[in-house]
Amino acid sequence: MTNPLKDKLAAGGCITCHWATLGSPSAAELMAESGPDCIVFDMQHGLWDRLSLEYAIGLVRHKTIPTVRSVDASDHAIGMVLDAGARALIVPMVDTADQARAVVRAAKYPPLGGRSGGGTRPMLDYKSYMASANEDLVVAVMIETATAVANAAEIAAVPGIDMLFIGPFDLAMSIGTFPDFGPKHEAAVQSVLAAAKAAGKSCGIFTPYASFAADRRAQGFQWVVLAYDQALIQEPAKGAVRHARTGTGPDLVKNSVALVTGASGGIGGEITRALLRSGATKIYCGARQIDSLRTLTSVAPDRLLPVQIDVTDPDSIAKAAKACPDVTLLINNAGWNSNEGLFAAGALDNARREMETNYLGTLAVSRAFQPILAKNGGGALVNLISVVAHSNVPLMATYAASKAALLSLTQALRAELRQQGTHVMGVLPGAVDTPMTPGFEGMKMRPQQVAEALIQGLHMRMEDIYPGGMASGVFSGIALDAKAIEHDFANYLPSDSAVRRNG
Ligand code: 3PY
Ligand code: MG
Repeated sequence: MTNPLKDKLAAGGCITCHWATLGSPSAAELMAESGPDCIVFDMQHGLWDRLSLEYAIGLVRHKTIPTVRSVDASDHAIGMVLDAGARALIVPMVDTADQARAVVRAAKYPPLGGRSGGGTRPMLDYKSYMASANEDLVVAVMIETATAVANAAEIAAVPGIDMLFIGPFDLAMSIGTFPDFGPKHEAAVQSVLAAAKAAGKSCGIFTPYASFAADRRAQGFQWVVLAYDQALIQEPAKGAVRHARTGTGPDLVKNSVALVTGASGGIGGEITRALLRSGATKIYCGARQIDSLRTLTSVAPDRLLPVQIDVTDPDSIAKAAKACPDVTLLINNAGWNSNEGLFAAGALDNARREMETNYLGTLAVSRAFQPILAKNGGGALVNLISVVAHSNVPLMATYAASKAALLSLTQALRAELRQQGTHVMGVLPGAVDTPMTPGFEGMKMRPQQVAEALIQGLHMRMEDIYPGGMASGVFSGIALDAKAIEHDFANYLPSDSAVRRNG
C-alpha cells in the first residue's frame, strides 16, 4: 500500500481536498464523488464523533484518501482517528518541536513511536496494515500561533513530520490582525512556507474558497482546501433566498404608462398585450417603423399608441422622450441577434450591431427616460436580457457577449436609479420561440410565457427573473457548477464550426 498523497508531495505536487465538518457521512460521500485527492474530517471543530467518523471513512475510503484533523495533539485523539482509517493526519495547534515529536510518537507504531495496535479497520488485515502504516501515513502539524511561527523551522525539522499546515484564522487572532489578514499576516504565512521548504518539508494552508486555493497553490503551497461542506450548503441557501426576495410598494403595472421598445417583435407584442390585460393605462408601442405596429395597436387604439423609436439613433430617442413625457414603466425590449458564431464572415459587423442595439441602445434609452421616470414618481425600468448573459452560447457568440454587457449595465442602473425610487428588473429567459432563434433546436418557450413572467415579476418587485425551465435550470446550474454549463453550451457547436465558417 502506498499513499498517493505521499507520492504527490514527493513529486512537488499540490494536494487538493474537501473539508468535512457537518458530521454527515452522506455529505462526505457526495463530496468524495467529485474526486478530490482527499477529504479532511474535522474532529476539532466539526460535528464528528467516533462512530460517524468510522462510517464516513468506510463510505469514502475507496474513492479518496481519508484524512482527519484530530481534536487535539493527545495520544488518545491521534490513535483514535488513525484506528478509524485516516491515512493522513492534521494535528491542530502545535507550537513547539517537543509537541511535534509527541505527535510523531502518538502517530507511529514502535519502534518509531508508541501507537497502540488495535481498532476495527486496522484489524481487517492487521498484519499488512501494521507493516505499512508508519510509512503510509502523512503527518501534518498546524502552525496557527505567533509562537508556532517563531518555532516553524524547528518544528519542520522534526523527523516524521511531513508538512506544516497553516491555520490562517487562528493565526490572525494570535498575531492580532483578525478579522483581517493583511501584510503582517502574509509575512508570517510566507515565513512558515520558507521554513518548511528549507527543511525539505511541504507546507499546506487552509483556504476557505477555491479561488484562494488557486492563489496559494501558485505560491508553492502543497495542500489547499477546495470546498468546505458548511459553505457549500450555507452560501447557495443564502443566495436562493436573496434571489427570491421581493419588494413591496405601489403596483408597478396597474395604471402605469408604459413604453415598450421593439414592440413589433415577438416578445414585444406579447408584453404589450400582457400590459393591456393587466391594467396599464396607456402603452406607447415603440418600433423603428410605425407601420409595423398597425395590427398590434388596432386592438385598443385608445390605449396603444405607436411611437417611432430606433434605439441606435440619438435623434429618434430624443423625439420619443419628448412624445412620451408621462412614462412610468420603461421596457427596454428592442434587441438584435445575428445568430452567428465568432468566425462567421460578418462576425465583427454582427458584434457591432448587437452591441449598438442591445447594450448601447438600452443605455441611451435609459439615459433619456431617467428624468421622466424620476418626475413621474420613480416607476420601473425593465431590461430584456437573456440567460446567455451568464454563460456564452457560442452558436450566437456575439449576441451572448452583448447580453453579458447588458446584464452588467442592468446592475449599474439598479444602483443608480435606487435613489429616485425606480425599480429595475432584469428578465433573463432561455430560448424563446421567435424569428430571432431559427437555428436553435433546444427547448424554446412561447413569447407569451415571457410576457406573463415579466408582469408577475413586476407585481412582486423582483430584481431578476428567469422565465422558463431552461433559464431557471441554467441559473441554478451556474450557481452550482458554472464550468459545466459553459462546457454544455459549447457542445451545441458543430465540431467543425470554426473551420467551416471561416474557411
Ligand atoms: C484556522 O484557520 O485556524 C483553521 O484551523 C482552519 O481550519
Ligand atoms: Mg485553527
